[in-house]
Amino acid sequence: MSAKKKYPKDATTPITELRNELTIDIDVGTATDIARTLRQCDAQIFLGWKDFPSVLDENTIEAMDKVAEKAKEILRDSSGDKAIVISGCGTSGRLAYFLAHKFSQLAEAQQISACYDYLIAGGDIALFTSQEAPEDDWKRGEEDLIHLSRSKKQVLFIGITCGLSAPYVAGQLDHCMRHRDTFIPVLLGFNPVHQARKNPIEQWDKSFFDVANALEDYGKGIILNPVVGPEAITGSSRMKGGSATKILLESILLKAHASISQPRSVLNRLTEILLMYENMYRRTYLSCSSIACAIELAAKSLKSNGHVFYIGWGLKGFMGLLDASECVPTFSANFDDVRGFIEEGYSTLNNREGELMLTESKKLCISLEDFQSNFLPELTLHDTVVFILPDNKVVQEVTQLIHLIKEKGTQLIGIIFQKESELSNLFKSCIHVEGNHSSGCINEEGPSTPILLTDFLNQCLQEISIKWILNAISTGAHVLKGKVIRGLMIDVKVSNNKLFHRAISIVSTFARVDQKCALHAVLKAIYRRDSIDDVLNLQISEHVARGTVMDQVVPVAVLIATDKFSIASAMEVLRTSTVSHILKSLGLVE
Ligand code: F1P
Repeated sequence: MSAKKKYPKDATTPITELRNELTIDIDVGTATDIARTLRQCDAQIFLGWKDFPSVLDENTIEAMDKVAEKAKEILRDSSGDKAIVISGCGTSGRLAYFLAHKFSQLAEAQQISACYDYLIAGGDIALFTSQEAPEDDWKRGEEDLIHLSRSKKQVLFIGITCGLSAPYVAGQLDHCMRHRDTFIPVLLGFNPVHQARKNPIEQWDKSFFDVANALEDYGKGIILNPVVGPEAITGSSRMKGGSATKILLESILLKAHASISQPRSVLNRLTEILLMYENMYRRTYLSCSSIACAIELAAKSLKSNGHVFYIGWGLKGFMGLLDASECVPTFSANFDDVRGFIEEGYSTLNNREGELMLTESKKLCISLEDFQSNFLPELTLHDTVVFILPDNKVVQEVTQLIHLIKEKGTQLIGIIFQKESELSNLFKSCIHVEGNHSSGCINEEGPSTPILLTDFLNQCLQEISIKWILNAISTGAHVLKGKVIRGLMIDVKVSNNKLFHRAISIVSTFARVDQKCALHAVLKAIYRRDSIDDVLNLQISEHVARGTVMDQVVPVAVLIATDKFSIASAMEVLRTSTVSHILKSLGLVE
């Protein structure tokens, strides 16, 4: 028997940027294969990857406990000059908002005078659209934190960056360490510290690695970095990274809240909470075949230039907005290809900047009401609408809407958590997840205990289930559309420093060339010319600014790097064929 190859502990490529061996063939399978592969890949959140600590691991739980203890101290204080600030970029920033918002509501309901707040690189517009470049701005990160915490005497700062990479968060952690009396810094990510990003950060003398190392030695900070394994689509940290972020922070904060109001509750035991998430993971993927059916419908829509719309009621509808926003940078999807809508839009979300504009004259529509007035009339049989169904309260309203959509011939998918729902039969595909409602999450202190926290946890569990399902639908549909080859995003937008380097590595892999050659090909594709000598010395941020607005940078770059195409011929051939077909015909992909 051959010995299992050990992963070298000192390997330099971050685990979050590695290809996952489970998903190398994800692009050659059926929708069912995709759903099952994602199920295996998500299992690594709980089971772990290689011999690194997982989410369900003593080391992790110990670190989580420390954060929960700090959170409890802040929550207990009613002076109003303490706060818990959660921050991040992209999906991590969206989750920062979501958690701060939800836990503020919970605190209010528990009559705890907690102060939660959030920061997201690029501001509130980044909650719904991809704004990748601000992620590279360490200074802005620091300024945003200074501004937000100006009147606070003590701040528990939780900086999320799945890859241990975002300069925006690095600037904030560094600030925390320079203001020891005010801040308790926590870093949440999914790589070992030695793999934190070493690339220079523009206009700074520190790298993320420097900051993470300093935090390790700092004494007053906490690093929470279990390994959840490489993403199903290489580098797509919206998937496992996002799910693990939600699971870890919700568990920590739930414990902190429970320890104040229900000290004997099961919610004081992190292991028990984490096991409930694991249970929900299993229950969700029990619906593998209906998830596969939904993937097929969504893929059919995207392939015929139709759309996939998610609509939801209450806060869990935010999962739709979260999923939709990352399709643009990950797959170079158009903004309207996958969209999320939520009942009462901005009022439900209560985000800091309120209603947002997409352009100077066009509002960013996110409400169910916007969907009904602007999108519903235009629906066709090429579109798919996914209902994230609410509880029974609004059955009549939902039924009416379903009928209106059905009249258009549009495909309908439902995600349902109730045991029995009269709505199930109205959908072409219904993903039925039987929740933990009564089994896993017991209100163990008897009838006199308020059920607030258990209800809250059940919401959290439903949301993570929705996240897994929607991630599977949008990822699976884009895989079937040809946007992934051998586990790599073949059309990733080159919209920040991290993605610029990822693009180079994708080009190098497919064209089988070294990094320098791949870099030149990426630059040629960004500037759309065969000679790039004059741009070689520009800052990466300048390439990114240009790359963000260009289409098909990576496909064009891959073809040029094979040395068989010029810019013009690469663009010409991509007009009628896909990069996948071309690479196959060149024998570069099996
Ligand atoms: C932040 C992020 C991701 C997004 C994309 C670009 O990553 O915006 O959410 O999917 O990969 O980066 P991180 O800082 O959490 O690693």
